[in-house]
Amino acid sequence: MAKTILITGATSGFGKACAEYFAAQGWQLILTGRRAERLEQLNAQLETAVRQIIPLDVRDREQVFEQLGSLDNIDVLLNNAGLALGLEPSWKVNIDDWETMVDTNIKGLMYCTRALLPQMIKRDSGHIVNIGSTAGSWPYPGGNAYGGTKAFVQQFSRNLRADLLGHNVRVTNLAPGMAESEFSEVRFKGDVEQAAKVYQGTEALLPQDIAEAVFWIVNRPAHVNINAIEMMPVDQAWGPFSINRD
Ligand code: NDP
Ligand code: 8X3
Repeated sequence: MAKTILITGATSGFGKACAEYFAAQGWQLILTGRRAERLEQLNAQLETAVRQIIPLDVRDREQVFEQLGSLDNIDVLLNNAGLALGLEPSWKVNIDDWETMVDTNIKGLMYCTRALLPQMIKRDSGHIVNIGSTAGSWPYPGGNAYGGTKAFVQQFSRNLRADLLGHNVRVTNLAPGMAESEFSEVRFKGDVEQAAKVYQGTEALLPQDIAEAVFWIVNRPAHVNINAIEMMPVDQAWGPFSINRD
């Protein structure tokens, strides 16, 4: 029987690439995201692979539990929905942006996990793949709350593994570095030029690269848990510590 993956944030970037990739490999999809018209487009594009589309804002706790809480036979939950907003230093940042990142990247991910875990426990089978980020391990100026939310994803993933011992439910934190999607357009609030500069003259990861990694992760033998993967473009690496000199 075909396996089912539920993807949060399937309307763009990594989530959309995962939908297309998993569909091509014969999986069944449950696709969520706020932009219903994009979900409809994917539904039409991927036809028989789509089990259900669920327009959903992961920040809405009631909606998440109402829509996802009664689903069954979900083999993989891909907690992908997320965003960065702004790159300002922490003393200038818009506090609403911080709250939106916390509500989406932390609380939304927790709601989806909590809503879907009981059916995995009941079936003694399942896999939760959380999309973290290099920003969860490596600080950079302006990364402030965004990096903090992804550090949460990293540690939450580890703690889920500790809870789930004995239940055959796998958990992975997949932490990509710079990847070209709508991510920067969202971060810079629709400033397409500023977003394009992020990827100018360099070869970033592509959403397809992340989809291939997710597919590899969930297709390891049943006794193997990939705890974490960090991936970057070859064109990205760490710099030295910064020194202030007055
Ligand atoms: P995109 O902006 O292309 O996609 C983000 C997806 O998240 C969209 O489908 C969007 O759907 C969904 N989303 C955002 N907010 C909500 C919400 N409140 N409820 C439901 N869905 C939501 O970016 P990426 O594909 O690059 O990002 C995917 C994940 O990868 C994020 O968690 C991001 O932090 C992470 N990441 C990205 C990296 C990069 O460089 N691109 C690197 C490392 C990690 P909609 O707007 O329709 O709701
Ligand atoms: C996205 C990667 O470096 O823009 O998580 O924070 S970065």
